[in-house]
Amino acid sequence: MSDNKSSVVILGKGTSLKEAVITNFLEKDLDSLTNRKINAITVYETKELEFICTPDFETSHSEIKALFSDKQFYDMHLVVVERGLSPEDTWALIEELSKTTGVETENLFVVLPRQHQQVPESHYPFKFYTFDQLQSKLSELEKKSTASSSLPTVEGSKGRHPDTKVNLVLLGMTGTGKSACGNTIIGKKVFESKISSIPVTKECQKEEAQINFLNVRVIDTPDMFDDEMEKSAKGKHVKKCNELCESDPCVFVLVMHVSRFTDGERDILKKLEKMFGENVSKQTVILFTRGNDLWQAEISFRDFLHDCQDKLKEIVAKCDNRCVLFENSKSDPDQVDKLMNQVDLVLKNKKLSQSQ
Ligand SMILES: Nc1nc2c(ncn2[C@@H]2O[C@H](COP(=O)(O)OP(=O)(O)O)[C@@H](O)[C@H]2O)c(=O)[nH]1
Ligand SMILES: [Mg+2]
Repeated sequence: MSDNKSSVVILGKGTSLKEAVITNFLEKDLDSLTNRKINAITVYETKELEFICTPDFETSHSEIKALFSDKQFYDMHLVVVERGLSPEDTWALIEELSKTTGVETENLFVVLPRQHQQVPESHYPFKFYTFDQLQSKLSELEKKSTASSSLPTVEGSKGRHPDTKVNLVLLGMTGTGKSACGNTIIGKKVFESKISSIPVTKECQKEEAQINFLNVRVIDTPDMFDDEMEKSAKGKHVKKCNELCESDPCVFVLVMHVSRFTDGERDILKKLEKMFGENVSKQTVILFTRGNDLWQAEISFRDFLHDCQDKLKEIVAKCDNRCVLFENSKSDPDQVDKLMNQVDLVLKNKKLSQSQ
């Protein structure tokens, strides 16, 4: 909502529980904070944070929907639940909130009452914070805001300068859908994408578009993980990618087929490190294609990630769980927004590590 501050949205039922989240953390009375009202939403501000207290979910669906409809990104989404609500009912609420807001269920965190301490992560089907975890996450967010407000430019989704550029380098094996993803991101058919037993994309290709005020340069690549490709050819493509990225920040988008994890992909991060350096996973977002395969099998993205092969889990964990799901046969802009959200995280982390 406002520049430079980190935003925490608090969802769920009842006002007092939401307010308690804020007062417990700040150890201050709400009356001492600046606040503003947008219809039934109240925003409480500190120097570094803003807490967006939403009205009752059950009675204010449309207002909550509107809060998320203008492509705003928030830094944390908390859900308060009434005492005694069963885990099943809480999970149902999370799923409903996810549907209404478009926020993935894994980004909605239930605030557990103070007496729940040291609950193992697998205890509930939903993500949650214990009281202590929430305090430390909010402190982290506060520190992040302080650090990023002292930076000369902010590359997050808020306060972006229209000149900000980012390179998205699409990498992955043949047929995973790199070129199709490039077309989805750019919003038109600029990369050749088709079924073929031989690789269709043979050279790196660069295309540009403006997405949410960010100038995005998408670089489509041939399959550089192909063991049959000569070393010199690989070297040539890596050099070309680096040249096309120019001096702007670069985020690698590792494209994988959601229902096919091949032997060649087991050590894909190692191969990537050899090409672009050992810190490459810090700059990588994993993009799974063919989301329809999951929806048809009625498997949620969260369950897919939870139940996938250990080797794939390792890859995901190494990229700090930055994953998105695309269905390239749909022109749904939400999937691009979700990708850009993850890209923002990489850029923010990069800025932070540079500023330390
Ligand atoms: N159904 C479906 N097909 C896809 C998706 N992504 C890619 N494809 C298809 O997969 C084939 C290979 O895609 P392509 O973009 O050429 O893969 P690349 O070799 O990685 O560049 C094409 O026929 C695409 O239409 C997706 O999300 N859903
Ligand atoms: Mg291609």
